Amino acid sequence: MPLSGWTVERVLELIDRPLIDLLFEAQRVHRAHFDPNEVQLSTLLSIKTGGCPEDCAYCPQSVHYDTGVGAGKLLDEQSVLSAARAARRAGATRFCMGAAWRAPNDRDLERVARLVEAVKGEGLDPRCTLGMLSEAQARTLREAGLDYYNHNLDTSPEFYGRIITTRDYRDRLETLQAVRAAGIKICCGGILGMGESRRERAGLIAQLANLDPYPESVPINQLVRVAGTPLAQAEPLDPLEFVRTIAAARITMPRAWVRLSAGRREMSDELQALCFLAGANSIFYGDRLLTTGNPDWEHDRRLFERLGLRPAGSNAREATT
Ligand code: SAM
Ligand code: DTB
Ligand code: SF4
Repeated sequence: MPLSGWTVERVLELIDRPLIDLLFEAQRVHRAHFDPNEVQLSTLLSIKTGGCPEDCAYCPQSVHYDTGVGAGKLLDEQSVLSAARAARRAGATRFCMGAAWRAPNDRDLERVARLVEAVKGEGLDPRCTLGMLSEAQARTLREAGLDYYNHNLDTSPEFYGRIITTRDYRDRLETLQAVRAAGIKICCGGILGMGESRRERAGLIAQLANLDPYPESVPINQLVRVAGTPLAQAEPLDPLEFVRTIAAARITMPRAWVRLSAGRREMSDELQALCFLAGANSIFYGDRLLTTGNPDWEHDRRLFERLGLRPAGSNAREATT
């Protein structure tokens, strides 16, 4: 039994609680480890868009679905740097580069390693999400200065096969292990609203909480329903289910940055406020995610003003598990 012992049943017992009790407990845990009025800002850039051979049912970048997203080449350093500088000027401290690969080849990986160095040189913390990695590839990124890698479990092991058939849960766990072994911190979470049950949402949180150590950063995405993907018509999730799952992530992974990730454009300010109350303390900042939209900078500045939130500084207490 892993040290934390978060079984699916125990996580489900949390999620099932009366909402007010659940939020109270999430706030208690959150306040023990973080400043509750600080939210970290991270900007995303798609450095290689579309043409991905995987069949993830939610993803507009898969070649299996006709979504109008064309296949692009890996961006050059100047384009990446100008996006990084704009993100820094707008107040972001983290800059995450995403690529629509099943796994990078070694030549592309070397080029991304140079991008990591260049972004770091701009005074931003570089992050990457490039698909599956070997331990040697992870070490190359570590040597270039990468300190976090994003690779999601996406959903519970039981529901996973309904969403992706081209790689399995074990593949994902192996990449996470390779990243850890190279000394890189892990950003790992999932997507809600794909038709999974509450028990399956608890299953995702239990998997994450039982990683040893649990991820330093946990992105919780709400499905962005993109026309042409198999999930385009998925039944929208009850927003309070989303809030409950964020609270469960906070309680089970007390020191992690819990990121309110994709799907914010479809959320009201009030729903986002509930997510922060439930313990979310990081967002994607900037008007684009990878291929879909996100609230613009101005909207988020107003949101922070309305809620009295401050951007977390780069010297904010880091997750140490
Ligand atoms: N190709 C790499 C991979 O899958 O690991 C990196 C990029 S991929 C787009 C990163 C993550 O974005 C996925 O694991 C998934 O959780 C999230 N994502 C992709 N499409 C999404 C959508 N339509 N709605 C919400 N999240 C999405
Ligand atoms: C994560 O968990 N969510 C981000 C990031 N990691 C790479 C991606 C969201 C993508 C949403 C769909 C799109 O814009 O293509
Ligand atoms: Fe490819 Fe990543 Fe999209 Fe899956 S989520 S289709 S691996 S880009």
